[in-house]
Amino acid sequence: MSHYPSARFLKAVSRRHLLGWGASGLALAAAAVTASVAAGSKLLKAGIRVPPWPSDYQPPAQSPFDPMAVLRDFDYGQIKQENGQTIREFEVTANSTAFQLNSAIPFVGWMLNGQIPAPTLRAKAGDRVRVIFHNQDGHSHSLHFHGLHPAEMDGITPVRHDQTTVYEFIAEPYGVHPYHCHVAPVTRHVSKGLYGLFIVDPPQGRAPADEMVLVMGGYDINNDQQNELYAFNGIPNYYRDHPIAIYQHQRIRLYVLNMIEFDSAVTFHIHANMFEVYPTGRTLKSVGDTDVITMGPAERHILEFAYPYPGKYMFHPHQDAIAERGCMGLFEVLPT
Ligand SMILES: [Cu+2]
Repeated sequence: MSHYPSARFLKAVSRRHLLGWGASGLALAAAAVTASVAAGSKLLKAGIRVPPWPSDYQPPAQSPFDPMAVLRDFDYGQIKQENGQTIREFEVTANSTAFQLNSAIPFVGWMLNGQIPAPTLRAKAGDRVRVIFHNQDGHSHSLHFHGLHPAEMDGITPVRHDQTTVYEFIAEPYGVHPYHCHVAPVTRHVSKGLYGLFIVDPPQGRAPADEMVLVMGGYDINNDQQNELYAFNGIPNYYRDHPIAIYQHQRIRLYVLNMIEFDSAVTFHIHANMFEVYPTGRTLKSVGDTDVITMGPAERHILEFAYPYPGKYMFHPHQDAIAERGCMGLFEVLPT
C-alpha cells in the first residue's frame, strides 16, 4: 500500500503534479497505458501517464498564473510534527493583480497566491490542517472552508489589510469542498477570484487516474451584477485555445466546481462520452453515469471517464450562452 505523498516528495516530482494513491487493492484502470506512449510523458504512480506539454507551449504572457499548470497542481502543504501531532500546513496570501481575460479585456483579479482559482489544497480525511492566511490586499478578506469545523474556524470574520489569521481544523469529511472569501458583498469578492478547491481524500484513496481540477468562474466586468465572461480555471477560453492532452483509454478524474456568481445554476457536459458521477466526492462508488450534470452555486463533483477514440472533444456548460462567453475547453485524446 503506498502512503500519502509527503509535500517534500511531491515538490520533488515537479510542480506537485498529481501522484495520488498507489494501486494496491484498487483495480487499475482497464487501460494501463502501454509503452507506445509518446516519449517525454510523465510517469506517475500506478502506470498513470501525463502527456508532455507541446514543445512550443508558452504560458500566458499577461497573466501571473498559467491555467495549464493550475489544472494538475495539487498543494499537499508542509508536514509538521508538533507535540506528537501531525499537521498539514498551508500558506495562502491574498492580493490584487491585473491580468488579461483576453487580448482586449484587462481585469483586476483578487487572487490567492497569485492565481484564479486559488491553489487546490489537498489533505487526507482526519489530517489536522492549518491554513495560514495573509491578507496583503487593500480590501478585507477571509477564507471560509466547506466541510466540518468549529464556528471560530468558519472564516466569516473579515481579515484586514496586512493581517494574518490561522484557520485550523480536522479535514473532514472526505470529498471535494470549495473554499472562498466570505466578506460582503460575497458576490463581488468571489467573482473577483477568491475561491478554490479543498480536496479531502478518503483514507483508502481512489483508483489511479490522471487527475485535474476544473473550476468554473464568472467575471462581472462592468459591475452590473451579471457575468460578461466565464472561464474554466481563470482565463476565458484557455483550454479551447490550448487543448488538454490526455491519453486514450486512461482514466481521467475531474474535480469540477461551480463558483459562478449571479447565474442560478450551470451544467457541465463532455462530448462523445459519458462520465461516472461521485456527488460532492462523497462516495467511493459512482452513483451512475451521464454526459451532462447540473450544478448550483458551490456545487462540485468528481467525474470520471476514459476516451475510447483519439481526437478532439469539447467540454462546456450546456448553457451555450455561458460556453460562448468563455467556458469552453477541449480534450485532445492522444492514441496509445
Ligand atoms: Cu474578500
